[in-house]
Amino acid sequence: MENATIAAISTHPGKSALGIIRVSGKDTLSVISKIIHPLSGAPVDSITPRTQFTARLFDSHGALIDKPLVAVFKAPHSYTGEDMAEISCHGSILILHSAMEALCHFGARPALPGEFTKRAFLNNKIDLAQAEAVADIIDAESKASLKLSLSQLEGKESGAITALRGKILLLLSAMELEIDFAHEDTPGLDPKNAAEQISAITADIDALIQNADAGIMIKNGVRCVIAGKPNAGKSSVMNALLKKNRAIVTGMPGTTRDVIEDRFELEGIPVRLFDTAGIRSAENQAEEEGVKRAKGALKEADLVIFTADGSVPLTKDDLEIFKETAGRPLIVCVNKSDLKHAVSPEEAASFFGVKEAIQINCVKEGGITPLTNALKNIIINGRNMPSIDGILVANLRHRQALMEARAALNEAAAAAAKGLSFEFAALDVKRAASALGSITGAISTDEILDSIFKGFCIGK
Ligand SMILES: Nc1nc2c(ncn2[C@@H]2O[C@H](COP(=O)(O)OP(=O)(O)OP(=O)(O)O)[C@@H](O)[C@H]2O)c(=O)[nH]1
Ligand SMILES: [Mg+2]
Repeated sequence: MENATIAAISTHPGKSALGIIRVSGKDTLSVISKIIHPLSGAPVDSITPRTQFTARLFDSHGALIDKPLVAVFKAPHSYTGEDMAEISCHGSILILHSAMEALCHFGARPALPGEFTKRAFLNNKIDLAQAEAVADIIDAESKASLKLSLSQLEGKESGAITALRGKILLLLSAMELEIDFAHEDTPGLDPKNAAEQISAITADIDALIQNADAGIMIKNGVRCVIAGKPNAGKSSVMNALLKKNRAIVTGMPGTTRDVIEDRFELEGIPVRLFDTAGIRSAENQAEEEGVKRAKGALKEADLVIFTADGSVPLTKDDLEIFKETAGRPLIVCVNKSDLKHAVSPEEAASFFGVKEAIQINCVKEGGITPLTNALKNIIINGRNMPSIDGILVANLRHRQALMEARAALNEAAAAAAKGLSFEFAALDVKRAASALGSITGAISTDEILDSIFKGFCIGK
């Protein structure tokens, strides 16, 4: 591992009460002692680690720039497992940048995104799933996703994965023993017993995969796109769901041009709502781009709220737009139920060829309730939402690795069932162990690490 001493501003750039600089690496104490002078007069390296002290902070030319609170941490008892310092300055960009410049002048280098956490992983302070949880905690936008990420940081998921991998490795060593001593007269692993063990492990992996979709949805939010003809009331639906005037509403068709995003929580599940331009043949360039973006948003939707104006007859334009939603889970809304109906929900359902359409309006108290209920039905009830207090995989990379492990175990089971020598099954079992090992980082490559940590913020 590269052992340069790194430094970064860990707080949000901008004016604030405090701004924190972190330093990590074997030269931390000697680098910071060039610019940090404790008020007590004691040398920095004589101060008890993990206690805070007030100091004077100087820039690289020796000019006083602040009076921060400082704490030093000695390896291995620090976040990264290396010598570290946290300098809590006043939150002025000028102070923070001057301090960073001075630290780099005296031998540190600016940290890369996530480099502190990467070092924590490489120094075995946390495993890879826990390192990913750190980024997820920072990104969490709902209480549910924060709870999931915290449980991942606590090591709940890692514990389950490590236990499963332990079972796989035990099976692998029994198979290898059998291969090595196949002709000896000792009772060992028989194919039936191997098959039973594989199926028990596969069942546990399946349970994790089954709940992973829900976990990922809780973490990332459900992408819910509102689509329909111009003037159908899409922006009004958005505002009603958000309970605020987020999008502009006018009686003029073609009001919304850009995709407008906002979010709300449905029983703790984050819903990311996207209002789109009414799809029609555009009258100008801006609208044309809006329609293109609306179609793009539809392609990435987890769920579509298709909105039709119930006060006017449905037309082939409604149908054309409806076709753009193909393959997506969908709620068909017949809007403006407070006005004289031109279309009943039953007529709309048969017109679009769906089981059911719901009637809503955005102007009367409770007019949007049928839509909220339909959303709850699809997002929460329709999925048998698992408890977030249990072990819930909420990471696409982990889900992928679990699926790889399951596929490998299925092949091992097939080889065992055919009565083939354990040599064949053992290779698959080994692949399954590697796949699970990639989740916690027991097995990792530079490529995996780079792709994970480049998504972190600087200073974390
Ligand atoms: N009476 C009644 N009017 C509604 C309702 N929903 C929307 N409207 C009106 O319908 C018109 C269009 O509403 P918008 O929400 O802007 O429609 P839109 O689908 O976003 O339109 P574009 O952005 O142009 O595609 C406005 O005058 C709204 O006040 C409703 O439930 N009842
Ligand atoms: Mg609109």
